[in-house]
Amino acid sequence: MLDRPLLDLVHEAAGVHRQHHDPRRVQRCTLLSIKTGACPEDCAYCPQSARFTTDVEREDLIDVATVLGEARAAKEAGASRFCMGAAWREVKDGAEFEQVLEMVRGVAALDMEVCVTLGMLDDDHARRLKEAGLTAYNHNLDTSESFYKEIITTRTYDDRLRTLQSVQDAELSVCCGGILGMGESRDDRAAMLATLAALDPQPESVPINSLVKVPGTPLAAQPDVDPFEVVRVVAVARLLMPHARIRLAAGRRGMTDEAQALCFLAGANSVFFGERLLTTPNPELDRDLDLFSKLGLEVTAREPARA
Ligand code: SAM
Ligand code: DTB
Ligand code: SF4
Repeated sequence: MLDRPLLDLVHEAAGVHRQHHDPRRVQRCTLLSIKTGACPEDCAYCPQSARFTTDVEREDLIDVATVLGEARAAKEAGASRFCMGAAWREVKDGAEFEQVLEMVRGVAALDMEVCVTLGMLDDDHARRLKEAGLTAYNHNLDTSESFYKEIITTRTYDDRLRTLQSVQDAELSVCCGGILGMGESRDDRAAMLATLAALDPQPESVPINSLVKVPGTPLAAQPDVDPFEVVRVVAVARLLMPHARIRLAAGRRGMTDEAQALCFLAGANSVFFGERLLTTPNPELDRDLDLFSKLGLEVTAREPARA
């Protein structure tokens, strides 16, 4: 599918998109890093790994009041979903997890969709997050099973899949996607999309990130990913997962308005909104508002979470 003539692919994906979604609605999600840096994992793309020397300043878990202040501000600015990320290898029982549960309860009470990404977890953690009001858990496959080993050695693809199973068993929505531009082949992209589409149930949301090249990480000198390749991946994700929210995630600062417009046409219907991702910059609010206005896009209201 990824090899098809681009415009045929976009045309078909746009048709499927329009059957299942309102094409004028693009959801806006805001990210916040709640625990930053000093991560024991060795993900080659990540500025937060303790193994690489980057400009990221480490910060312990931040307090609940700060998080809720940021969530309120995000809602005010037009976001309907708030996603909190921690640079942890995995969730551990204890005071810090209790604090995260408190954050989840607080954001859910603001009537926003609430998502966290905390690394690996087990059934009990997933169940407690669900009870706290979590909408979705983000845990990316990042790439194909065979290319994964080139990028991360401190955990396996199967570890990732096991965490996703715990999330599904707790009847939380799965947010799961990947990163383009790490040196993977088109076959790797295809394999990742096939694995995502084979999850049962399929992910509620699929972030398509383009690598943000951070000095000090092993992938800092990768060539830029071709924006048309991003469009292809979005289109195939839309065709394979017609009901999912396809999120045009990290890397939008490096894309033109025209390339983003093609992604929205091909079925992307969510973006990260706000001037920071976790540790790196995202487009400025005014630029995004201008883009939405030029394209005639509205903003999704809060929608009930799908299991
Ligand atoms: N530590 C947790 C984990 O890895 O599951 C959660 C946070 S981690 C930063 C969340 C996701 O951000 C990663 O799975 C990866 O897909 C994405 N990410 C991290 N660094 C990135 C970069 N430089 N460019 C694009 N995406 C990135
Ligand atoms: C996802 O797929 N992308 C987001 C979110 N899930 C957590 C993270 C992007 C991080 C980009 C690099 C940074 O800002 O640190
Ligand atoms: Fe740690 Fe997550 Fe970054 Fe990997 S992606 S180094 S697990 S914060």
